[in-house]
Amino acid sequence: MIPPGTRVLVSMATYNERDNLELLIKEIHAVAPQADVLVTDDNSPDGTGRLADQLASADPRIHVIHRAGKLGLGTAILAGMHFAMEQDYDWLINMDADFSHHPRYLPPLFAGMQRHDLVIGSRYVPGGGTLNWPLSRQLMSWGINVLVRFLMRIRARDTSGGYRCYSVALLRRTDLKKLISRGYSFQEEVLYRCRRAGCKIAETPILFEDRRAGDSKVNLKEVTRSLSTILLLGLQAFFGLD
Ligand SMILES: Nc1nc2c(ncn2[C@@H]2O[C@H](COP(=O)(O)OP(=O)(O)OP(=O)(O)O)[C@@H](O)[C@H]2O)c(=O)[nH]1
Ligand SMILES: [Mg+2]
Repeated sequence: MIPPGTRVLVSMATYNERDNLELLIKEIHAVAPQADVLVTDDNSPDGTGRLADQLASADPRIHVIHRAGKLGLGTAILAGMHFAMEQDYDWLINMDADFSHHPRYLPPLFAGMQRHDLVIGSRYVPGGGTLNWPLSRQLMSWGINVLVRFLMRIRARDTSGGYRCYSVALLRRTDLKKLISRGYSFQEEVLYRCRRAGCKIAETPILFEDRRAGDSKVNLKEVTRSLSTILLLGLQAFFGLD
């Protein structure tokens, strides 16, 4: 599954994920015992960061980045990418820390990496999907994907999902300095930058389930900000202005 000698980092951003974190890391290590785990926590009021420190002190495979406050999902993922490059990992998995991205899909993500440098855990290829999403959320996600695929000329079907495996070599040649997203639009933007760097993308189906514990961090302000950023970046990309 993971070729011998391949160093894998599983990175997750956390904000108030205390009730998910320990079991999630356990399940990741049940599937991929050789993988290291990085938790990037934004000083979660529920003590997720402290729990992550406790877990890290008992297991050398676990690492923690603490940030002073809630600085956004996008910049947290970026911090994980820089960590992976600095520490010379070969593959970087990014996933949510609420069980919507289940560790059972790690093996197919790894398998796709034999021939590609970016594999997306995709809700929109046969076998994938979302569970219990209201029609409004399905429509919004569908609309964003149509827009991004068209404007940014990205072939992948799921351009907004955050469950991905990146080759760290791809990240090194991607112009990450150009990224402007701080929040959820990071997913589309980084995919665009990876495409510009020239990459082979594959998708493997995932079923996106509701978070197990805790509350969603998505709010109207974040949705509006992400949508406007995507629109701006999409138009820039379409007209070749970047
Ligand atoms: N460090 C950090 N993590 C964040 C921030 N915002 C969200 N996250 C984490 O990013 C992941 C995705 O956030 P969610 O709130 O689950 O967003 P979502 O999965 O799109 O929405 P739901 O389906 O409602 O859960 C989770 O692991 C969050 O804890 C942030 O500002 N900083
Ligand atoms: Mg979630």
